[in-house]
Formats: sequence, C-alpha cells, structure tokens
Amino acid sequence: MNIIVTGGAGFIGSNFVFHMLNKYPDYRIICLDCLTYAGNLSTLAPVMNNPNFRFVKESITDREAVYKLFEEEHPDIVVNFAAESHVDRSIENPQVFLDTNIIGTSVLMDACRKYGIKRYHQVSTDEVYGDLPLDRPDLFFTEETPIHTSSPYSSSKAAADLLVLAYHRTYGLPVTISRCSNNYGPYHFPEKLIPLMIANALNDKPLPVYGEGLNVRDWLYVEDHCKAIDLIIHNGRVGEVYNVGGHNEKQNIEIVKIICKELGKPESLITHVGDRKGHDMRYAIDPTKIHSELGWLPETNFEDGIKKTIKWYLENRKWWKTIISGEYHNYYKKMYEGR
Ligand code: NAD
Ligand code: TDX
Repeated sequence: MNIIVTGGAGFIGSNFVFHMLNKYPDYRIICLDCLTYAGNLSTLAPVMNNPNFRFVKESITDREAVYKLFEEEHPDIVVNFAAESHVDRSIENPQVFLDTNIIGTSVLMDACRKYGIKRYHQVSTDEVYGDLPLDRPDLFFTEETPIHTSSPYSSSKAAADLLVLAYHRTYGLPVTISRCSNNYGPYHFPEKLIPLMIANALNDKPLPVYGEGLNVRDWLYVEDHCKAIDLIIHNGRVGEVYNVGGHNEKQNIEIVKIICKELGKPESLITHVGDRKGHDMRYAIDPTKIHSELGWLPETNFEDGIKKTIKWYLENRKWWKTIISGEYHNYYKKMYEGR
C-alpha cells in the first residue's frame, strides 16, 4: 500500500506518519509537505532513513508538483492533513487559508481523479459545525449538524469538506471525511493553547487566557485521532463523514490551571487578555457513529494524556525552544539541502 500523507511535518500528520510506519511495516508512506512555519522537518528525523518513508517538499497547491508525485508514486490512498490550522492567524490574514485549505484540497482531488485512487481522506474539524451554547450541555455535534462556521479558518475547512463531498457525488471519487475535536500531545506547535501554556509556564511567562476563559473545547489525545483515521481509511464507508471526539470537555481556564498545577507554577501567571474575534463558545462531539460502525473509542483519558504531554515537552525542550526562536528554519536548510 502506498499512502501519501500531506502535512506530515505538522502536529497531527507527523503523529500519523509514526503510527502508520510502526503499525504497517509493509506500507510505504510518502509525506508531502511544503514546510510552512508550522512544518518542521526535525520532527520527522526519526523516520528519515526508514526505507518505507519518503519526504517531498512541495505545496498541495502546486498542481504540476502534485501530478508529478502521483506519477512517481501511484498512491493507493491520500490522507490530507495539510492546512493552515491556526484560527487566530486566519483572523489576521485569511488569504493563505483559502489557498491551501480549499484550492490545495481541490488540486489533490483532481490528481486522485486523474490517476485513480482507492481512497481520498480529508482530515477536517468539528469547527465546521460552528459552536454550541454554554447553557445547553445536552447538545452535541453529530454528522447531521448543519455546517455553520465562525472563522475564516473554519469556513475554509467547511468549503473543502463540501468540495470533497461534491467530488464524490459528481465524479464518484472514493472519499471519506473525519471531523475531529481539539487534539493535544507531542509535536503540537506552541502557538496553540496547550503547548503555548506549557512553554510559557516553563519560562515563567504570562499565560494569556482569552476573555474569561470559559470557552469549552473537547480535547482528544492525538494518538487516538490517528487510530480513528487509520480505521476510517481501511474500514470506513465511502462518501461518509465520521465525527471523532472523546467526550472530554474542559473550559480553557480549567486547562490552564491543570497545567500550572502539573508544573508547580503559580496561577498568578494567568493573565486575562482581549477575546478572540467571533470566539466559538463550546465544541462537543457525538462520536456514536465511528464507535458503532468502526468500534473506535478513545484509549487515553485526559489525566494521563496531559501528564504524558507535559512530560514530552519537558523532555523535548530543544524541539519547541528551537521553534520559538525560529532556528528550525536553519535546521531545515541543513537537513534538506544536504539530502
Ligand atoms: P499544523 O499546523 O501543525 O500542521 C500543518 C502542516 O501542513 C504543516 O506541516 C505545514 O507545513 C503543512 N502545510 C501547510 N500548508 C501546506 C501546503 N500548501 N502544502 C503542503 N503542506 C502544507 O496542523 P495540525 O494541527 O497538525 O492539523 C492537521 C490537520 O488536522 C488540519 O487539516 C487541521 O484542520 C485538522 N485538525 C486539527 C485539529 C487540531 O486540534 N490541531 C483538530 C481537528 C482537525
Ligand atoms: O493564547 C491562547 N489563549 C486562549 O485562551 C490561545 C492560543 C488560545 N486560547 C483559547 C482559544 C480557544 O478557545 O483556547 C482555545 C483553544 O485555542 P486553540 O489552541 O487556538 O484551538 P482552537 O481555536 O480551538 O482550534 C483548534 O482545534 C480545532 C485547532 O487549532 C484547529 O486547527 C482545529 O480545527
């Protein structure tokens, strides 16, 4: 089996590459990633010499490069993680979100149509459903919940999802979509809530909580997300959407306090700052479909997952300190140009 994994130098994509190479020694994994600020080749260092792994530095928006890769590799499956993924950045500058998340998805699917494919899988997000009110804990997102986006990021992801479903209906492309809640774990870029708070707390810097910090996110350990995608690409029904989430809702302020406690840092580091524009109040996934159809259940509870994550950030200071300082670009140049 030849699998193209786009965005494999990012947070979830890299965890997925490791999961697949470990679990399927007969599979060939080709990582297609253009290494934006969020992509980090050092993350993939442990697999760079694996004969079943190839790294290709190209953008999913580059049609010629994508077609060339398909001609070289004849992929059976494409799993598209590549995206601009940070909501705050999308509020500052939406354009690149539209280019990568929408146009990039269409280029990949055009290549799938042109060269043939067993499965195209789109990694999407619960943010396409918009948000839920805080005073209705009985409500959850199901696959039938209408698309109702808030940010340029979530709108670009929703547009991509609609294109994926249109390519299925119009051209018969064998697609699946997963819509997952907030992930956390190793290699999470330190601009997102959990790794940012860990890094700042370790540096005794202020912990910037947007507004009152009452917004709720449904946190899932990244390995559980990777296992869900693995199940969907092998056993999921073509044309279907699967919600992925672990019923682990927490307010942002709770998360930050847990991190302070685990690291032995004072809560006085918490600083309430201006709110995110259009800030979604609550995300909460109903994962009944993937559980009943594919037998998926999360395996890591939050207590263990956050301990493992904090331990990883403590043991891998070099990884995130380099990213924060921007030196990882130099690392990349050395690594890649020497190859
Ligand atoms: P990330 O920002 O950590 O990584 C994105 C990766 O995509 C980077 O390696 C980057 O270099 C690459 N990339 C960006 N533009 C590209 C392009 N034009 N061509 C090729 N590569 C490109 O993102 P993440 O958090 O790992 O998210 C991965 C996917 O999962 C995204 O599609 C995101 O929407 C989705 N998702 C994320 C979460 C979450 O909690 N992080 C939850 C649900 C869904
Ligand atoms: O400094 C911060 N302070 C803060 O209070 C940051 C970075 C975030 N927040 C809040 C905003 C959100 O309510 O924490 C919550 C989580 O924020 P992010 O880590 O930016 O994640 P979110 O906006 O929920 O989106 C994430 O989950 C869904 C991913 O970045 C998306 O790619 C994914 O689709």
